[in-house]
Amino acid sequence: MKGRLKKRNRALALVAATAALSVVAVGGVPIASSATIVQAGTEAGDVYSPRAVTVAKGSRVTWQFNGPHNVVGKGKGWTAKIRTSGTWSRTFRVKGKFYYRCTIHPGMKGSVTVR
Ligand SMILES: [Cu+2]
Repeated sequence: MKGRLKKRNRALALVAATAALSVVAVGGVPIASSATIVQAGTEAGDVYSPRAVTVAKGSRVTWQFNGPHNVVGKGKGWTAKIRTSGTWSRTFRVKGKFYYRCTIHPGMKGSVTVR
């Protein structure tokens, strides 16, 4: 009796774990495919890599700082202060092509195209 109960509890735990996994996969949060990461500064120097990214409307873009760099959007304006490490993210809710630059490194520019 006791052993049968244990077995049943184990089975329930497995069902719960499987359900939790499918929430992640089915619930519109495909973490790996929706995460767009741009390196701000690379071993090659003061550049954004990739320099141009294309994302779906509503996507979040994350800049990973290998600093010191910042991210200053043109037009409507959006700014990540100068950092040497860590990340900063922005969600792009409007379609278009958005240019940005690093204000302390002339020529360090990038763009986000939102479709
Ligand atoms: Cu920079």
